[in-house]
Amino acid sequence: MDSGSPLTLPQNHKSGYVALVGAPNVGKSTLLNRFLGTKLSIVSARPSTTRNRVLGILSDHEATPPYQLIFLDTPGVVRPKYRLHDHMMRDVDRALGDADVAVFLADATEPRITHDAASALEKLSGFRGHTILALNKVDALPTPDEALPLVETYRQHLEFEEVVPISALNGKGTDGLLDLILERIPEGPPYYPPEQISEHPERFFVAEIVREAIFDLFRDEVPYSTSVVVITFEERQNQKDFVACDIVVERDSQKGILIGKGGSALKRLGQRARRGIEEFLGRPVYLQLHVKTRSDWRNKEGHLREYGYG
Ligand SMILES: Nc1nc2c(ncn2[C@@H]2O[C@H](COP(=O)(O)OP(=O)(O)OP(=O)(O)O)[C@@H](O)[C@H]2O)c(=O)[nH]1
Ligand SMILES: [Mg+2]
Repeated sequence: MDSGSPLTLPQNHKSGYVALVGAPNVGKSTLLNRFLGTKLSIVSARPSTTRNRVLGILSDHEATPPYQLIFLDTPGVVRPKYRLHDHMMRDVDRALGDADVAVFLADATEPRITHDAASALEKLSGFRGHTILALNKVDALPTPDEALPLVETYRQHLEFEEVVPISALNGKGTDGLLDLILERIPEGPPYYPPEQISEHPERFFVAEIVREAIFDLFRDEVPYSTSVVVITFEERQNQKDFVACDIVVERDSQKGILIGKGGSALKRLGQRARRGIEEFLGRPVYLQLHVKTRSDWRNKEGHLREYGYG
């Protein structure tokens, strides 16, 4: 019998959606990866890395009660400057529209509510599900108590049901956060087979890994002006898989930076991205990168659709 069938499951099985929301760079993707115990969503030290809703599934049929949580990592909330941002913010709204529980992440090392954090709080104001405030990065505070004034500041804006200090980076407090989430998840059957951890195609993750490598290796505006599209993904018998990606930038000057002198920068990028892709797929690949310019693509609906936004 199909192990995913609700008939084979204990009656008290829980299932539901959990949105991870907040300002850029607060650690939402790091927390998703921590919960799943694997690297699913890309992370960088710079804000606005995530551009789509990234779905990650955590199933535990041995737990009491058994559960399946569907986490939705979201782009950090910003005031839109480009049409790309409009699409990103729609993904945040869509995640909140689906969620039973919203975990609002705040950076515990940031003593004020920033503009972006205020915009993120605004998004939660119409949310009808359960809300938990997770003060992240407490590992970076001299003492965890330093986050206490921030708790009051946030609570003045929204009545969170719970507040927890966590470190998505080292895992401190994240088990407790998981328990608080589970308490708020309704009984229901699993939506996905127990072994499934996401629903995006491999192509999506491959493009994201290339984008992450660009965040790692290039400065200033380059990563923000870049989109990555998988053009070919070919599984081959007795040969490495063949993956070809277009890297789209907005200006020829950025193309020059990505390619570098004699192609040296692109070579370094290719090596780094290939390692990441091979680790993710668990098999060797041959990666080919091609850089092209599409001026102002972040404001053009046709390009945005072509690159997977909206
Ligand atoms: N010290 C510390 N750093 C953290 C923690 N969690 C995340 N970070 C770092 O914060 C930076 C941003 O992490 P991300 O997970 O990409 O943040 P995000 O909220 O997904 O960011 P966007 O996708 O840009 O909105 C990275 O450099 C992480 O390593 C933490 O608990 N402690
Ligand atoms: Mg992110």
